[in-house]
Amino acid sequence: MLIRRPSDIKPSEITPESIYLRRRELLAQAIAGGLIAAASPVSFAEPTPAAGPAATLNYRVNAQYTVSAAANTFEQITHYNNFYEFGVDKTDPASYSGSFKPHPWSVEIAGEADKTGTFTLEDILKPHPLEERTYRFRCVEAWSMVIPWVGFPLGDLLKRFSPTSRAKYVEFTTVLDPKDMPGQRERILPWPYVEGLRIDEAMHPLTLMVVGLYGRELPNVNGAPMRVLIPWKYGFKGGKSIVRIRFTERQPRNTWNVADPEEYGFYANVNPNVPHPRWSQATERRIGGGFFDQRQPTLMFNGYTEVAGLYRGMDLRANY
Ligand SMILES: Nc1nc2c(c(=O)[nH]1)N[C@H]1C(S)=C(S)[C@@H](COP(=O)(O)O)O[C@H]1N2
Ligand SMILES: [Mo]
Repeated sequence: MLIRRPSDIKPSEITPESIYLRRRELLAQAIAGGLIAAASPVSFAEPTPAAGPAATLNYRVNAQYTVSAAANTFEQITHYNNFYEFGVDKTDPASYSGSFKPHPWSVEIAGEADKTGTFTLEDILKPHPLEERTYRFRCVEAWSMVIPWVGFPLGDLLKRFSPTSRAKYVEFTTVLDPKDMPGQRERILPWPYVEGLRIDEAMHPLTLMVVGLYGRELPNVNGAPMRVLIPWKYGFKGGKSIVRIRFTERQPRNTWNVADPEEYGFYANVNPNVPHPRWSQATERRIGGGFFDQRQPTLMFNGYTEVAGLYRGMDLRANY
């Protein structure tokens, strides 16, 4: 297998989860699957950058979760990322997410739990004291950032709905809003974006439901009003702008695995020993320029080795 480093790959090709190469197949699949009703014209509007600073949040700093490296700037975190609902380029979310409205918001809780139904965002968030945790964030294309997130343990939220003994997995669905998400007016992925975790991964104390960063409400760009963050997994596992949480007995289908099963699995644990089919994942580039731009070795589980027990007995090469 020929393994190329990301720096050897044309920008058009590395568009993260490598969609350009698969576009036509995806389109065919989407039409065959009835996911796309009718052809719609490409309809990217004028850029709509976010207006004004977001509200500040009350939180405590959780010193247990921090890193020695300096955090990336707010500017970097909000101008270099993936959120295909707003377009496939790294700067598209910053350019096209301004008219998206994360309020009012409601979340449906469904599936294998005693308490299900539709809840307002306020109902969802109220009982949960917020904390700031600075995690390393690792994308799948061999780049990383250090981000001070504000949120609360996802498990604390999930427990409130009393999942049944059949709840083996949790599925997270992103909002479908083609009016304010111009990427959803294109056949980029089968919308809406869906991700999933095994229940023990979802309940792990490292897994965060994020509602802010740098002490303020989460910007649209990063998944307002709330998104999932699993610091030992590749970036695509953390779905943004979540409107549905469903407890399931069977492993959920996750969007990138559906779109390109040879390249993206369900587990997606950060693993320097398993190259992506088209590039090595042994080293990463820290976004930020200068000294930090140098490549550094990628750590197993992104350095969060305390999760290793979740995968005891599993072949993490086969379960990528
Ligand atoms: N709904 C949705 N969630 C998503 C994505 C997306 O395109 N749509 N991209 C994923 C990928 S590939 C990455 S790397 C991270 C980027 O997260 P960030 O904006 O917080 O840096 O979001 C993930 N969550
Ligand atoms: Mo990613």
